[in-house]
Amino acid sequence: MDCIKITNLEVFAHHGVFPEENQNGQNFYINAELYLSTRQAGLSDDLLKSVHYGEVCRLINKHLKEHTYKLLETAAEQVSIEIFKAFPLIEKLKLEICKPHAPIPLPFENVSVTIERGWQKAYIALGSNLGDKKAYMENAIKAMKERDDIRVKRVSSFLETKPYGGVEQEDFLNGVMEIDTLLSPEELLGLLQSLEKEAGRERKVHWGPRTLDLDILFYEDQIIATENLNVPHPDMKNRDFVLKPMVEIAPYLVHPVYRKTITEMLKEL
Ligand code: A4P
Ligand code: MG
Repeated sequence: MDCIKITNLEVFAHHGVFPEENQNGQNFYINAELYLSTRQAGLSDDLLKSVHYGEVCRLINKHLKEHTYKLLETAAEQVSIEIFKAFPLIEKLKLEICKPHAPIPLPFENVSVTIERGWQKAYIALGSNLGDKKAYMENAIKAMKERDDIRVKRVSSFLETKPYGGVEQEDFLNGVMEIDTLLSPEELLGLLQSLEKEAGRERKVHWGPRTLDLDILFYEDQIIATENLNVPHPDMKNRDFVLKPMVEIAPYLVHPVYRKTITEMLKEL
């Protein structure tokens, strides 16, 4: 991917664990690599199609001057959040904050913290079979649209489906959505669970009735198998209520484990 690089931007600020550092301040030096496509700007000579590096420098300077953090980790994280909020064309970011005058009573040249952050693509399944199903699902989508760390890219139509899994219950409404997110898979799961809670979801029967169920289907092409999280969602291949709406928004997405497109998976089901 194309890259705009900022090297050794000097900012006088007051970050540090020690009170003297917060009082006296010192120079910090920032290196940033901004990843985006510069192709359209390159062809049109139009700054609006790229990212104004002067504005990025001003944002970094302003944020680091207006806040006082104990940790370089926090300074880097918060600056990165602000950069993504202000510059939607940036897809990934590498940010280093250097502190060459850190209070270490030994000879050294520099200490720094470097982080890499970026927008990640994920697919979410939505389901409901209690109350105003459509409203529960639409409210969840609306709540996600309102966040700075999520961009809702596509939403499938909602299908009425017969309950799957052997529990006698009302019909479901199901759909899927594609998002780009700055959240990690675990953070995304936490957000989905809090949205389920807001919808008044109670966990009584496994696979039983629910006001709102939000599952992570895919997160980039990552394969995750932890106690709390299985991605891709392991039962997707048996669920037409997932595969059908997925075919609508991402027919040629390749499942990272089965190496088949969603269309092929639906055909086999
Ligand atoms: N978890 C693990 N992996 C994931 C993931 N990729 N996304 C863990 C979300 N959560 C994941 O889920 C239990 C635990 O799964 C979570 O705590 C999380 O850490 P849950 O929603 O609390 O409980 P559940 O209902 O027992 O399981 P689950 O997996 O949500 O149920 P399913 O598998 O979604 O099945 N029939 C139709 N037609 N349409 C439906 O939508 N849904 C179900 C529920 C049954 N039948 C259905 C439908
Ligand atoms: Mg669930």
